[in-house]
Amino acid sequence: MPKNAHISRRAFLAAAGGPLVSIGLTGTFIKLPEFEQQALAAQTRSDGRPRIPPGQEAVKKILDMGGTLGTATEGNFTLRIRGEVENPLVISYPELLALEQVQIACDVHCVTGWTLLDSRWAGVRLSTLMRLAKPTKAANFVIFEAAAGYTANIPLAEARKENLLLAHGFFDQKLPKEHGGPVRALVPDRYFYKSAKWLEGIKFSAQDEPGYWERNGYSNSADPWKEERYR
Ligand SMILES: Nc1nc2c(c(=O)[nH]1)N[C@H]1C(S)=C(S)[C@@H](COP(=O)(O)O)O[C@H]1N2
Ligand SMILES: [Mo]
Repeated sequence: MPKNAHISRRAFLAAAGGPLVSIGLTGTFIKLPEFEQQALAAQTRSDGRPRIPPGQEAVKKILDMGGTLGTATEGNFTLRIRGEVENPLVISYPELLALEQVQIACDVHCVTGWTLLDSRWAGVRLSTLMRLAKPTKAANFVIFEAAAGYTANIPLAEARKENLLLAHGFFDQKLPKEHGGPVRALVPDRYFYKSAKWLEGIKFSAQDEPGYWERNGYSNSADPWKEERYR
């Protein structure tokens, strides 16, 4: 089981700006100043939604939210694509890099209340892999399978989005180990627990299979703009 700890919103706000002492969460949490938060709150995205989802606050730097580290390296990484697909695949790191590469800038929203704006990622769209693996008509859900049994689930329609990446780069560097390197899922439009770190497999499934946090009290749909935090 991941050693990740979601701290309460109260504890989170109390700790904002100061050192955090909480299992799975170390380091310093630095919020943007209030006047910047207010200016950001007035912005809208290209899709018309507010830049900062309700109840979120922008931070200066991504937090390491912990979890049980994967053991994969670039040398031995494999990504298994299985389930409701015509072509099950096992993809190595060099093979992933040989597919069409994209770079995106996006905002990510952690259910504990922090939002990182304009984060830059490099990777491969899941839709690119789907053209190779060919999900069958029966496929309705995508289950990300990560190290130590961590899973996260999304509907197939979410998986097809342009901004849904298997990410191996973060701010012009290789994705750091603590943030899921060598490869993690990146699902920008859902709370960040859908973005499985230390990705090992992707299963296409007819039935939904709620993931680790989804089974432990958090929302299955996890839409930050609807504030779908808990079940
Ligand atoms: N494998 C794995 N992936 C995971 C987690 C985890 O515990 N294990 N935690 C999730 C949660 S709750 C969050 S908020 C993000 C945090 O990513 P970060 O540590 O890079 O900020 O990763 C998600 N992916
Ligand atoms: Mo989280």
